[in-house]
Order: sequence, then C-alpha cells, then structure tokens
Amino acid sequence: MFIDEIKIFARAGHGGKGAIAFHREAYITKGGPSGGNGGRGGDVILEASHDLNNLIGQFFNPRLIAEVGQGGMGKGMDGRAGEDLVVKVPCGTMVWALPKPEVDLSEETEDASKPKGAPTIPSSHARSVIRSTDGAQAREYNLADEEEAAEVGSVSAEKGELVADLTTHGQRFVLCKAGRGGLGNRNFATARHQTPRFAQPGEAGDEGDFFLELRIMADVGIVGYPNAGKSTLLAAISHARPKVAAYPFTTLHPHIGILEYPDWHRLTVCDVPGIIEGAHMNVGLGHKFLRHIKRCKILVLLLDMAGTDAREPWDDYKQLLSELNLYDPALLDKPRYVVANKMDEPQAEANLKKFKQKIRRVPVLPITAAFDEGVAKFKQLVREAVEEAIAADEK
Ligand SMILES: Nc1nc2c(ncn2[C@@H]2O[C@H](COP(=O)(O)OP(=O)(O)OP(=O)(O)O)[C@@H](O)[C@H]2O)c(=O)[nH]1
Ligand SMILES: [Mg+2]
Repeated sequence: MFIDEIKIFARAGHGGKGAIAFHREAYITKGGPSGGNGGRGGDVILEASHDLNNLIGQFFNPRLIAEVGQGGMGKGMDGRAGEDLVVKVPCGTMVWALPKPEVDLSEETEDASKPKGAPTIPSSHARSVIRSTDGAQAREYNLADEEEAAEVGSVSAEKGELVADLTTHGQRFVLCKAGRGGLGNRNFATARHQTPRFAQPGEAGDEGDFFLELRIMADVGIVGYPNAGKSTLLAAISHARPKVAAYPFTTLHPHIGILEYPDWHRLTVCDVPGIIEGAHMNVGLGHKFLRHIKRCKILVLLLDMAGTDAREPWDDYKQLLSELNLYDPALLDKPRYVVANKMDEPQAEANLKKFKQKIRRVPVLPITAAFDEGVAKFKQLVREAVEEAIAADEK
C-alpha cells in the first residue's frame, strides 16, 4: 500500500501539576511547603527520514499522542518530564495544519441535549480522510482541488496552512509543543504567607489535526503514456523492480529507483503511473500523482516510438505536454528530455524519423529499454542534465 496523503491528529503532553505538600520530620515542627514542580510534557516531533518512502506508518497510527509530564511530589521532588514523541516521515513530507473545529454558539441554545461548549466538527473533519494512489481509491480525488503554492505559510481551503516542508534527512519539526509543568507550593512561600495551600496546574500541550502530504524528492521524473515502458526503463537502470506488464496502468503508484555510477555518484529516479488524454479530468488514474514529479530536477518524457495500439508518438508527446501544463504550468519550465522507446520494433525507425522532423529543437534519445540498448547513454544523459539543472538553479 502506498499512502501519500493522510490526515492525523497530534497532541503534545500535558504538563504535570505542581504538588501541595509540607515538610514532615521528627523534631521539625512547621517544616514549610515542600511541593515539587510538575514535569514538562513531551513534544510531538516529525523527523524527515530518507529510509521511508511513503506515509504508511501514519496510516496505521494516525493519532500521535506524546507522554504527559509527571506531577510534582512531596519532599520537594519534581515530576519527570514526558518523553518527546519523535515520528519519522519520508523526506518530502509537507505538513498542513487543518483549521480548528468551529464552536457553533447558535446551536448550543437550541440543542439542550448537547453538552455546553462541545465543538461542532465540520463533516470534512469528522472522519479521517485517507487517500492513496492505490487502485480504486485514486479515483476519489476531488476534481475541484487546485494545486497550491508550496511555500510554508501558504493557505489552502482544503488543507489549511502549510506549516512545514520536511525535505532533508534529519530535519525536525515540532508539530505540537508540550505544556509546561505547574509550580509546586514551595515556590509560593513568602515571608508573609508561609504555608501556601495551592500550587499551579500543568499547562495543556498543543493539539490539532494535520494533513500530511508527500511529494517525493527525486532527481529525475519519468512520465509517459501507459505501456510506454517507463517501469521497464526504471528496472533497466536501477535495482528497482516495478511491475512490468503489457496492459495500461500497471503502475499504480510512484516507484523510486537509484541510479548508480561507477564513481559512486547516485541519482534518484521516479517512475509514476501513466498519463493519458483527459487525466486532468480524472481519466485513467487522474493526474494527482504528478505532485511527485514536482520536485524533480529534470523530466524525461518517454514515448512508445513503435506506436503500439495505433498511437502516434507525436500525438502522445503533445498530449503529455498538454496534461503536464494543465496540472501545473511550472512543470514545463523544468528541463525535459525526450526518450524514444521500443526501437526494436519494425515501425519504430520510420516513426522516429517522422517525429524528429516535427521536433527539431529538443534532442531525442532512442532506446530499447527491454533489451538494455541505449540505457548506458540514457544514464549518462540524465547525469549531465541533472548537473546542468543544479548549476542553473544555483545561478
Ligand atoms: N518491444 C519492446 N517492448 C517493450 C520495451 N519496453 C517495454 N516494453 C513492453 O511494453 C509493455 C509495457 O511496459 P511497462 O514498463 O509496464 O510500461 P509502463 O510505461 O510502466 O506502463 P504503465 O505502468 O501501465 O504506465 C511491457 O509488455 C513491456 O515488456 C521495448 O524496449 N521494446
Ligand atoms: Mg509502469
């Protein structure tokens, strides 16, 4: 199961309460207040990790509750602090803070059976919204969804405010801050009030609903029509073993492969499901999974040059660009490379010639992914392309 969107609830630990106690010891009368302080609660912390590739951990454990602080004790003993809850999420996880449930005061007076002050939870928050790019669930995507700007602080009507973008391994974000422990009564003794019979309660920890969204961090994104051979290519260039089959939509969620070079250089490549005409209207698997190539440095447009199923490579190319543009025009600003696959098929050569006449400025690399032909050249091309893209970014 591949989970790239999940709603979670998080609550940091409540601070322990301060103790009310008085020193008792033989031969010491009126020993004075000795209530210790409560311990601090534990924070809920998200930590980006490159060992994970999806949000499956949060699917099975959507409630992140940190430990509470221990209360203060007599004899001046302070309570132990609650332990922080550190939850690992994959690199590329964006954290959206969902709006707090509204309290509808008008309903309170009408509905006497309801306890006072009970929050009215909008239906959208009432249950955990779990979406994945797996199978039929992918069709649940809301067509009205717009793609939001991905800068921390930006607000989306559906997902709330973007509070963090965890992109590098080890990066941490305090999702909910713990409450402080209360002070024990020994803190309140003064010359005029030597026996305070009160202490502070602990503070409540932060809590809230959050929406985690994964946008995979890969260097290269391979996009193309279904059956173009994207997964075959990924398998040829890396140790990844995505399913390859002669029917469309074999790949249902993104796969990552690591490209290794003799000098230990490494690149990550992302193979996403196939895109077809009308993907922006949710045809096929839709186009939501394209979020995973948003962070790629370069795009590889893989075309089936054999024109299987009477398709025209030029039409596929145009359609792909159009769908990418409809999803997010910024995708077309990325450096893109056209790779012509299935060159072993008889009609491929003629198709390639025709295709090259139409597309003059963009270089086309012919390969046969199934038989590893042109694959070494492909590896070299993407390496140079990624280095160029990084250099251009730094300028
Ligand atoms: N003749 C030939 N067939 C190929 C080549 N590359 C892939 N194929 C075949 O094309 C079919 C589809 O390959 P996949 O790698 O599953 O295609 P895909 O683009 O990942 O398809 P989806 O996951 O459905 O989007 C399979 O039957 C492959 O064996 C090639 O270079 N030559
Ligand atoms: Mg595939």
